Amino acid sequence: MNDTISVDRFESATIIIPVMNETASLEETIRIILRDVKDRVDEILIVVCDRTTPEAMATVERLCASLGSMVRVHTQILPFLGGAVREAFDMARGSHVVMMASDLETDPNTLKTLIDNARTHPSAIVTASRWRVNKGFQGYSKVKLLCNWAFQRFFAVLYGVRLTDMTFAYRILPTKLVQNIRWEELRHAFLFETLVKPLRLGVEVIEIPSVWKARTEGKSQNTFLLNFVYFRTGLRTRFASRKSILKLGIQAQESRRSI
Ligand SMILES: Nc1nc2c(ncn2[C@@H]2O[C@H](COP(=O)(O)OP(=O)(O)O)[C@@H](O)[C@H]2O)c(=O)[nH]1
Ligand SMILES: [Mg+2]
Repeated sequence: MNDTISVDRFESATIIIPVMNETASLEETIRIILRDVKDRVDEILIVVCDRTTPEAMATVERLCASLGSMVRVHTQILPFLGGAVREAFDMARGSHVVMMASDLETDPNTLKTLIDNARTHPSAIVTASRWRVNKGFQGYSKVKLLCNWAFQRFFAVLYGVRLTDMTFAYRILPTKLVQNIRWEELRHAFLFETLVKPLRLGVEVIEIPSVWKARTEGKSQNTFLLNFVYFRTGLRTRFASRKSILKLGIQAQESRRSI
């Protein structure tokens, strides 16, 4: 891997939490973060938008009032989930960023293991896998489970990796890496893009087990048809040049180095 995207050590994590319609789940997520990894967290960056419900906004405001500078709130300009996380990537101050949800589908109890692995592998992406644990999908239909398995196998073979879960958007990544990649997707396929573009750049990806449990509060913003966009992202990136994946400034640095 080129040193423009390698990282010497883990210093602190910026935890990115997009919020749409979560209240109790958001509070529980933050309670566990503070309980387990407070000393490793630089800040919790909550991203909201104009569609975030008034109840969720009130919860965010309460959290800000009680936690002070530990929580930063950003109102996104780009649309959708990808837009929210892309803007948070650019704002991150920690050496690493954590991608997770506020609906408890990304089990906050796994966060400590994610961060511990990032400390020993600072240049790698550490990502959660629902296929590395017994009953990793709770409240997921049988048909979706079969499609998910086939999708994972197809892209693991296509990318020549042993990964079992490339679409579970619960991971920790080096900030320098995410800030140097040219992101394209705005909707949920962005979550897959955050794994395949680094893979194409030769970044190491480590999986740890975690359970996904269907949310009990609010509703998902994903739709069945949006899942097909994942194929476009995965196929296009597999054959993209490294140059097209990196931002322009980084390409210039790389070519200066090779002169
Ligand atoms: N700020 C923001 N948050 C979003 C948006 N779409 C989804 N989220 C949040 O991102 C997380 C994951 O989204 P979700 O709709 O549950 O997707 P799914 O788990 O893939 O079905 C949840 O915590 C949502 O509230 C968005 O457009 N803006
Ligand atoms: Mg969800």
